[in-house]
Amino acid sequence: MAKLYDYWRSSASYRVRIALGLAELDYDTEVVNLLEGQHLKDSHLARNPQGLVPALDIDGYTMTQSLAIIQYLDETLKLGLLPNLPIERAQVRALSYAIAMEIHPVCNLHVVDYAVSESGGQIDKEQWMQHFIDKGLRAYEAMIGDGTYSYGDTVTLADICLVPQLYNADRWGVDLTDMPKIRRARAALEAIPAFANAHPDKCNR
Ligand SMILES: N[C@@H](CCC(=O)N[C@@H](CS)C(=O)NCC(=O)O)C(=O)O
Repeated sequence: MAKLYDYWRSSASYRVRIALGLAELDYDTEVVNLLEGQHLKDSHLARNPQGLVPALDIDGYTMTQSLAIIQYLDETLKLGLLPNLPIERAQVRALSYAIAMEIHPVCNLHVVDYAVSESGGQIDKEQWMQHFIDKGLRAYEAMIGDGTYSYGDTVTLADICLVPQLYNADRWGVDLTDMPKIRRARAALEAIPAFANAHPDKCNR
């Protein structure tokens, strides 16, 4: 059985929980509590030398990096998270990376905490989060089309990145009023059981 090393509020873990749900795969969970520093203990560093969650034990391997894990699940279990045409695959990846490689890294807690502490308190954590999430989501709004989801009418890797990022947007008080396409996609996605069941409030252990 697969095993997810998970933290409820981690958006990268949330992505993998969604993908595991879409795959309808049974899996065990081991909590790696970031607030207690469990991600920096030797036992977790042995799985992920980066000291980050998630990690996934599957098929005899321990995998790290949420997008790599999700694409592995997509390829091995045929989830259809990327379209067939190379140009369309590139477009979905661009949307996914706009969140996972632009917004998410600068809003990671260890990055923000470092910026706040090095600035001697000049940088305000909430303002930092609002600034980068708002900027990134406005760009995402401009990148997506008028389909049901982020890319047309099929759930893709981009949607798996979007929903956890929106959870963070709510957490930090980012106003989504000017982002109608994102709000439309969100409403449709949150109605899908794999997305609903992966929500942090359902996974807070
Ligand atoms: N690119 C990585 C990012 C993983 C990541 O940043 N995880 C965060 C939680 S969302 C973490 O473990 N943070 C620990 C820390 O900030 O010290 C992935 O997608 O898996």
